[in-house]
Amino acid sequence: MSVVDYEIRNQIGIVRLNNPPVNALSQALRAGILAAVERAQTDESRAILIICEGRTFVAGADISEFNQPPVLPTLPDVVAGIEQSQKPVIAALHGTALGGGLELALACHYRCALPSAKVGLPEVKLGLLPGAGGTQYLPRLAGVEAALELITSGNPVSAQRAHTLGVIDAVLDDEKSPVTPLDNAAIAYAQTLLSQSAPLRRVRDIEIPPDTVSENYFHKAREQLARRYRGQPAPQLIADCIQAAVEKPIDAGLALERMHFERCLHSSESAAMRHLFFAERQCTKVVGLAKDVTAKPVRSVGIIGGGTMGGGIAMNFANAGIPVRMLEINDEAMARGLAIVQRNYAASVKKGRLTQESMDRAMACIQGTTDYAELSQVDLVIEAVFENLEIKQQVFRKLDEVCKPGAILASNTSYQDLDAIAAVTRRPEDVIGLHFFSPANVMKLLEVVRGAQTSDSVLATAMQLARAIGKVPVLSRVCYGFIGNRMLNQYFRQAHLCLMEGATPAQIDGAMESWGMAMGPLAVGDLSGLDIGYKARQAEPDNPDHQRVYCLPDALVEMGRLGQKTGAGYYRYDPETRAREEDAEVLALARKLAAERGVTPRSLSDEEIRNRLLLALVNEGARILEEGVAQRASDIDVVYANGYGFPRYRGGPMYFADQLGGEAVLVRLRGLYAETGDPCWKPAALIESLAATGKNFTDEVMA
Ligand code: 3H9
Repeated sequence: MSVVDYEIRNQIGIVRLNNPPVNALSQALRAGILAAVERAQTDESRAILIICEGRTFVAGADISEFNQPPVLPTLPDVVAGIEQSQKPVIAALHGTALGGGLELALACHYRCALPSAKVGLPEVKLGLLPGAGGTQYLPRLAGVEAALELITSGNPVSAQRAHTLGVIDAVLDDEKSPVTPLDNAAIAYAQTLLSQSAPLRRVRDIEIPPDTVSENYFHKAREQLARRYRGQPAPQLIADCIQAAVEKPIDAGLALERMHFERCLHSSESAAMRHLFFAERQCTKVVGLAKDVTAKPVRSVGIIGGGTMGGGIAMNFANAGIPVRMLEINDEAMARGLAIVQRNYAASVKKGRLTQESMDRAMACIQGTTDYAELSQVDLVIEAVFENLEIKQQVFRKLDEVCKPGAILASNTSYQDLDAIAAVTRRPEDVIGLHFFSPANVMKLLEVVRGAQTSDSVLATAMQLARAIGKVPVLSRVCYGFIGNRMLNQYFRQAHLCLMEGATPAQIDGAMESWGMAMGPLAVGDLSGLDIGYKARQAEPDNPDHQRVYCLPDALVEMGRLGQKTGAGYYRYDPETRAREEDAEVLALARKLAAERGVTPRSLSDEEIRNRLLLALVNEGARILEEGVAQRASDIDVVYANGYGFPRYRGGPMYFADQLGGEAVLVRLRGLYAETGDPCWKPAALIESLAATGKNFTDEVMA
């Protein structure tokens, strides 16, 4: 079968698209569709049906073509060709009709869909806007407000919701045709339209009444979008296009959309977001894992520890319908853990993100226990107890005793040596790290930590399972802090050095937040609690680096200022709004501690702060790659974009370094090293070699 086939069945010209895996609109597909629609104009067919093979209708333009010179026909050419057809064209949707795929369908005169189908315009998630009429057609069908929300959120909606909005004309009843459900039902729908002499209904002809939204609607919408999407141009341009749909003739709206699409396509923001799109798919692949390694089935899960972390982890499995046994030391602790989970679900129901029915179904999947014996038959156990090696080893000894042979034993540790944990069991090949990020039911990132003896099938299971529960898995080898926290330590360290040298918490956080970080490093410290780092440093009381760099947070903890939970840390927090305020007491303390260490305060520019914090990430990231801790640079970008609030439109720390160029990174690192003599600035050998060869981080696969 070629990418586009054409046949006539029962007077319906069927244009069948077949471009696996997701029928992305490659040049061959675009040309094939146009040719088939043209051919159908002169044959005996009475209507034309566009239908897709495989798991989905067209999932959008082919994103991999965006980095290459454009080739004709463009998608707008295809849209125009379909729209001008003299015979009705009907799109039959299944799977996910997204982006250019939905635009293709909007060009058709009618749209039908299987009940399981979803439709959406997710271009904004790639730093783009719909470039083949989406911003002009969708408001004509769904109304301005719904269209603006759909296009600026990028989130898909169900076929039923799309039907209610008027985007889809018919939701097909697939029960009646179990063999080839879509074909039969869609052909039947096309024939019904013919029997009713349904007119050629072109979305472009629908008028949007000029008074459809209030006078300052777009002004307010732009303000909201600016807050929601700091630093991103595409959402503002989407608002411009939808306003044009209301105020201008359609061809003027389409011209504006085309201009804005081109602008976004060539923006650094979109290039970075497209990099992450592919990186998030690449990271699921384990280099060197044989194709015939099969994943084990995971039909039940045990979780050790029903605290905030354990409960959050349990929710992931419950949401996927996998039964969970959550173990706590006694009934009270168990009841507290289950109550936290219940509260989290109830909050989602209240916000309208979850139905009561789904909540009940999920809660029914989670059962508490205080008896290890009840974990004897589970396929996977995840330990989420206090971050202490001895305690974790005790848990694993116990699991080794009770769990069935072949069960996967996972630790959620963020810092401990996984191999030392595995070593206390008789089955280190079944031990793996599954490092969830807090809140575990929300954060997408999952670091999958491969111990020295972890078996390939356990690894394959973890990577597959992660996707099944909606996580983005990134493989790491064992080291202190794995990928994310090991780099974060260097980033935090620079933030504290800047603080000692004369910058204020507000300046440091402001410098990083205005650059796009979701939260500055010191605000993050206050949020997670300053006592965590304090306790870790207590284990190394004689480390001179700790005394020099972290004397301020240590002093704050000793004053009872643990961060947000005590209303004060680096900042003081408004008890009502939780808004942070700079605190003169902290500034004075910082100056005093710096003076005691012989540091004369100076003024640091935001540029210097950003340069140091980001280069600290880059240099440590390079070392992580050199050591083979991460498989590829883009995996590190995925870690930072999904677990550490790194702005997606900057692509991640290693992508950022690639944009600067190896040579420039090296010059900056050498400069900092010469100035401070701090070994952290000694350029990683990988950076030296990239600078010498002119290669990028993203060209390298390390493991
Ligand atoms: C657009 O349409 C612009 C237009 O408005 C205007 C144009 C003028 N292109 O995600 P998966 C690959 S912008 C190329 O693992 P799933 C993907 O890389 C586009 N490749 O599957 C992966 O490759 P590999 C708007 C694509 O079942 C493989 O397919 N559309 C594309 O978990 C499987 O992908 C979007 O943004 C593509 N468009 O999820 C939709 N899509 O196997 C983007 C996928 O080598 N796509 N690939 O790693 C998705 O959201 C998900 O892929 C989808 C399937 C939900 C469809």
